[in-house]
Amino acid sequence: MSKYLVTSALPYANGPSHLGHLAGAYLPADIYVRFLRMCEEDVIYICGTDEHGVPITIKAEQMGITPREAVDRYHEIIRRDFERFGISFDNFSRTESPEHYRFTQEVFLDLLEKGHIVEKSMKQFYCDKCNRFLPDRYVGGTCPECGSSNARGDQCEDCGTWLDALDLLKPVCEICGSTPVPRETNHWFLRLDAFQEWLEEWLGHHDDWKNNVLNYCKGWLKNGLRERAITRDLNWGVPVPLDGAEGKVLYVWFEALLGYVSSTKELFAKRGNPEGWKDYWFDPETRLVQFIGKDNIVFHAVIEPSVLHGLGDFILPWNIPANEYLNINGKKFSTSRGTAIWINDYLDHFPPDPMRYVLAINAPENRDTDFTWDNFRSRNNELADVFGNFINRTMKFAQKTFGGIVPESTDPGAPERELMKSVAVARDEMEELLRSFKLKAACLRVMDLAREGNRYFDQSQPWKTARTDIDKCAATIYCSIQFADSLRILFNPFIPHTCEKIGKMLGSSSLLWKDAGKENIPSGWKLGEPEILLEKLKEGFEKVMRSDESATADEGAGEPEVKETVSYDDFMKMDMKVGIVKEVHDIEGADKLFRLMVDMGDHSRQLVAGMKPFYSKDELTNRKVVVLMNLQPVKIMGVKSNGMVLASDDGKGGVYLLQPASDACPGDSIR
Ligand code: B3M
Ligand code: ZN
Repeated sequence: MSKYLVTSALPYANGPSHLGHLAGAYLPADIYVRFLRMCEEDVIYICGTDEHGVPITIKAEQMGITPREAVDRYHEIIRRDFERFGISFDNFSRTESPEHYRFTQEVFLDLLEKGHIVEKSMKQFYCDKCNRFLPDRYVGGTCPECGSSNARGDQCEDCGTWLDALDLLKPVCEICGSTPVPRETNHWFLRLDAFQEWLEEWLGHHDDWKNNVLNYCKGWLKNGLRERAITRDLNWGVPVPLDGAEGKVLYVWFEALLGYVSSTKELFAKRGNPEGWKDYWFDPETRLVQFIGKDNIVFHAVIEPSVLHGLGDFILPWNIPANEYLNINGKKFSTSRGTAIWINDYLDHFPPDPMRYVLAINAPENRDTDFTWDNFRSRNNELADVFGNFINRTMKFAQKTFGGIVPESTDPGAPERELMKSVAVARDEMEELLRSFKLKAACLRVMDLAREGNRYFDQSQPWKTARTDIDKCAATIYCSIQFADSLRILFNPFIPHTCEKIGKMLGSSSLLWKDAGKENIPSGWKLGEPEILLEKLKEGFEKVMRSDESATADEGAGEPEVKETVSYDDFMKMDMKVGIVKEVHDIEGADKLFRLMVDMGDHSRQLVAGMKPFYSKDELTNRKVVVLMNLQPVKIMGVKSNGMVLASDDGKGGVYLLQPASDACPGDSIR
């Protein structure tokens, strides 16, 4: 047994998460961690939001709120989305935590004392018009490496080069658009140059890492490492803990990387064992595995090891399985270009597992991959047709022919023995693949195994033997049930929600990898009710995701139909707010109405809405809605309705709830 400390990159708390994030750093880590837990390894899975730096201050400025408000909001949104998607962190912290402040300041002082950090005067871009220094992304310009105009003061969006703002060609102030000028300022520098030789040697021991990681590192080392400023002139972040350093904070990357440690500390504090984190971070046997996207490689493979090595006792990354990008319809996921698919939009309409499966089987492990809804649909349908179908036909058959009781297998033949042997083979192959981060191949492998199950079922023809040779039929169904349970185990890291349902149906709960291939469900066992696990999707299914529908203006000729004009003041009398539906109840005798309990942020409201013909309870639960708050309360079918849920009506029987944007929170007002 080994000890694992698995991390996913800390997402910036500057917006909700989209599929691109998931596919790169979170889903692969979650699959890996779930697998390790099933192998009874000692594993903790650590993450949290990255709440400092220019990405946060820019977003807060755009939204007209304080950075603190922005990170509070997005921390919660990101945390909830990951939870709904089944990302099974052991701890999800935040870099605004007091523990993180304390720890990162201590580290700074320690490195300073050890001589790894030095204070120097440097030139930084300053905007005379805005009267401020322009750290990192506050400067835009042309990349000196690739010529792209999408470069920012910290990194080029297109080629990924890690830049110094002063190297940018045609620099502009991102706030006001004017040309900034270099100005002298004092900062603290991490002496990366002093770690060059050590890094070369250390990386030399890791030639088993992914090529993308090794190649990036070789590139930087070849160019020679320079001292890097690890402080900034900003008023948001962890303050530099020195007298005379007012207005200076630690550079976000310097402290965010330490967030992995402070999140571990928080985890053990919560567990009542505040020193427990040291058993991981100070034990050279711990395998630190860090899942990231490729744009984060330099920070994890160069800066973080230098800092940890400089500190002394800490472990260094054991592997950094960095992923390439997931694109959408051939383009990069981009919030600003509106090409992102938000996790919460997806989850408002569909269950997590089909997406987990599709992102795993199309994982951007070695090259960028493309996400399309067509491909999603065909993969989803494949999962339903192959895996869902095998479970379903087995359960139904057991129900119909054996009354839902696992039959006795008195005479298993060669096909049965071979089928169970094929599980053991797949299990061991998958284990090797998963341990070496080839999650996509492991996912393909378990799908192949499910296909073997269907072949076995077809060839055994239990529908015939049920009439001609009931013992043979019993052997087939007994074996199919054991096989179904093994599939449940081997699919579990990928689609845990579905596998849990199967576990309930089979009455089997083992989540031990080694139990795949065994006969876990005894004859005479009463099976649960079969239920449909995975729904097939029709073309155009994704249109229900409202954010995907582009509202097309009605260009028909003639006078548009508009109701009588109201004044602005009249309109402003309406008090509309964002809410989240928490409970959905039937109303006796009403076939169109639901009684809803809606969380409005600071209170909860009861509403009666005519949504039953259009939405299921599941679709409504946890859905964001717009509520007209100050409509005169009425009683409908004896139930009090305190407001109204707003929806659009196409006049042809289509009614669609208005969908607040993914960033909106309960209590936000509509204007
Ligand atoms: N927040 C970058 C990102 O969200 C950055 C990762 C930090 S890991 C310590 O893509
Ligand atoms: Zn400016």
